[in-house]
This record gives sequence, C-alpha cells and structure tokens, in this order.
Amino acid sequence: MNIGMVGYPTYGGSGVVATELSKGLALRGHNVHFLSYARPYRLDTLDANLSFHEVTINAYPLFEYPPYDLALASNMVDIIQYQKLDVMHVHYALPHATSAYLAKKILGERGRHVAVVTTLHGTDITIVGSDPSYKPVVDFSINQSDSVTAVSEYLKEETYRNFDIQKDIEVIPNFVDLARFTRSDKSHFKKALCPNGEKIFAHVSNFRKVKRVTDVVEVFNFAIESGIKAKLLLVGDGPERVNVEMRCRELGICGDVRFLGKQDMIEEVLSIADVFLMPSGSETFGLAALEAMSCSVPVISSDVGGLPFLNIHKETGFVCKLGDTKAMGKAAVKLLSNEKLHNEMSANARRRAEDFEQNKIVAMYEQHYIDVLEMMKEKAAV
Ligand code: GMT
Repeated sequence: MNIGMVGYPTYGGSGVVATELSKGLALRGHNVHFLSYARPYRLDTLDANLSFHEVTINAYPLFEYPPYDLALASNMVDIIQYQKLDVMHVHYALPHATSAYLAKKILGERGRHVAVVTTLHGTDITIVGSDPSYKPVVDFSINQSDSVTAVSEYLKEETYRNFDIQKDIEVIPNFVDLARFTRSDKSHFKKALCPNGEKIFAHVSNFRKVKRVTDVVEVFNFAIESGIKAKLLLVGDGPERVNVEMRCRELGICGDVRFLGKQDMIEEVLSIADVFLMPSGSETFGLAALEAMSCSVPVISSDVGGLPFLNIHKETGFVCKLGDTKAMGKAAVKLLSNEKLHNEMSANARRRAEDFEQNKIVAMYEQHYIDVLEMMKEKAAV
C-alpha cells in the first residue's frame, strides 16, 4: 500500500507512535510518506520505503498566526495525488484530521479518492480537543474520517462521552520494540552516576503540567528521607522544568537529581533504572511507562485513564491515587528494600510489555487499512 502518515515531530507519545508505525509498515514493504513541520526525532533510519516531507509554512507578514492546517492540507493534496496514496493516516485529531478532511474534499472534486484514518491519542480528546474553542471542529473532523482508532479502551469511552461521535472506534493499543527496549548491561554508566550503589528512579516526559513532574520529585524525596540511597534521572524537557528545579532546590536534593534533557537513547537510561515514576494527572495509555516496563523496570503510577490497565497493581508495580505522593513514596520504599519483590515485579513488567509487541500491533493497523479500503470499495459500488 502507499500510505501517508501525519504526526507531531515533538517529544510526545503521538509522534512516537506515528514514527514507529511508519518504520514498521516500511519494513513490511509498504511505501510510507511522513508529513510534518519537522523531522520527528525517532525518524532516524534510512529505508527506501520511507520518505519524509517537510510542511513549509509561508510566513506572510499579514499572518499573525500562519495557517499550518491549510499548508498541511495543501501538502496532503500534492502527496496523495503524486504518490498515489491509498491511505492518509493522521495521528492526533487537532488539526490533522481537519486538514485531511479538507484535502479529501479537494481531491474528491478531481475524482481522486483516499481513505482517511484518524488515530486519537490523548489530549486531543481529554484536554485541548474538548476546549470550546476547538470542540465543534474536532467533533466534525472525527466524524468525517473514514475510520477512527483510539489507543485505549479508556480513550474510546472518553471520546464517546465528550463528543457526538456516530462512528465505531476501534481500539488499537500502543506498542513497543521489545528488541530495542530491552535491559542491557550499562554498569559503567550506572557506576559513574551511582558510585555508592544507589538505586535509580527514572522519569521520562515532555514536562507539561499534566505530567506532574513535581510529584516525581516529592516521591523521590519521600524515599530518600525514608533511608533509600538513590538518584533521580529526569529525561525530557518542557514548561514545568523551572518549577521542578525550584522544588529540588527547596528540598535541598539537587545533588541527587540529574536533568538529562531530551535523549534519543532512552533505553540506555531505562537499562539502569530500578523504578519508573508516572504520576500523571491524565494519561490515556502511558507509552513511556510501557517502554520502561519493556526494559524490566517496575512502574509506580497514578490511577488515572489507561494507566491501571497497563500497569497492573502489585504485579508490574504499584498504582496509587492521583496526587498521593506519600503512597507512591511508600510503594517505592517497599519495592526498593525487598530484592525478591523487585525481581518479581521487574520480570512481570517485561512480560506485560510483551503483550504490546510492535509487529503484532503494526499488523493490526495494516488490517485496519485493508478493512477500510474494502468498506469504501463496497460503498462506492452501491
Ligand atoms: O503524553 C503526552 O504528553 C503526549 C501525548 C500526545 O498526544 O502526543 O500523549 C498521548 O498519547 C500517547 C501515545 O498514544 C499516550 O501514550 C499518552 O498516554 C497520551 N498522553 C496523555 O493522555 C496525557
């Protein structure tokens, strides 16, 4: 198949899924064309079946807000037509599903048809997409897609609850490359960071408010105050970084906290981690936690959204009430002071990650495309 893929290039789950899916589909012999305003950081492999198209926006002086959605729609028209795309798969409804709708309409006038598949990820439904300033457009654009998928059952339900959707939503969960995200020997790295055998707490996110990174610091602080010798590794960057640093200064723990910034080789950090913290205020799936679990790292998470489905309480880690940093801290102390429990939960975490093996899930998307194209053919025939 010839497939167009649209996603955000930034440090966030939807862009990672769009990128890894593109790579997986290219490996399976499909021609994939990725469109975005910048190359996603994980689109780092050379593959004859995979191309990247940068959407350029003309910054005309009249535009205080250059219309990216229109530039994207124009680029879609061009690529669908000249690369003979069968499917245009957009990740994150806002504004990608709207641009796809526009492109499809324009091409329809020229007698050219393409299947538009929209994958919903999270804040496009739970936070920003539900904001009254966008909601009617998001509602319309989802309904106009030829098919819709969501990354978790929770998100599917939230979509039906928040929007007036007249379509079936298929749940296709997120996935992980088990070969890449596997625990490997990085003892030299661990020794350099923890010369006295300290335990490692890890957190990976884009440091937006919803990630509650200051809760990560509180949980870590509770654990060290309880006598656990540990270091905290924070991967990623974003708007909350300043507040997080300030809290570390107030608590006097800066010497034990490392801000590693945006990293490409996340699996290397995860390979030396003893526990992964995800205290988010909202999380439809929790891809970063899945990648940690794949590296045999138990997870302590909040109980929101799709997290209790991914992180099984008392099996792959602990699920605690949102905002209860004391309970999360106690869970960390329990986990890190009992080697047998830690070994069991590490093994369980990896086993749970195996449920989301990349090839299996990429094949689900492939089948989804085949079904949508078939359905459109049947519709056109009547
Ligand atoms: O997690 C983020 O901040 C990025 C966000 C996005 O939409 O780009 O991630 C969402 O999609 C991920 C991939 O499907 C999910 O694993 C995340 O749980 C979800 N984030 C939220 O719901 C906050």
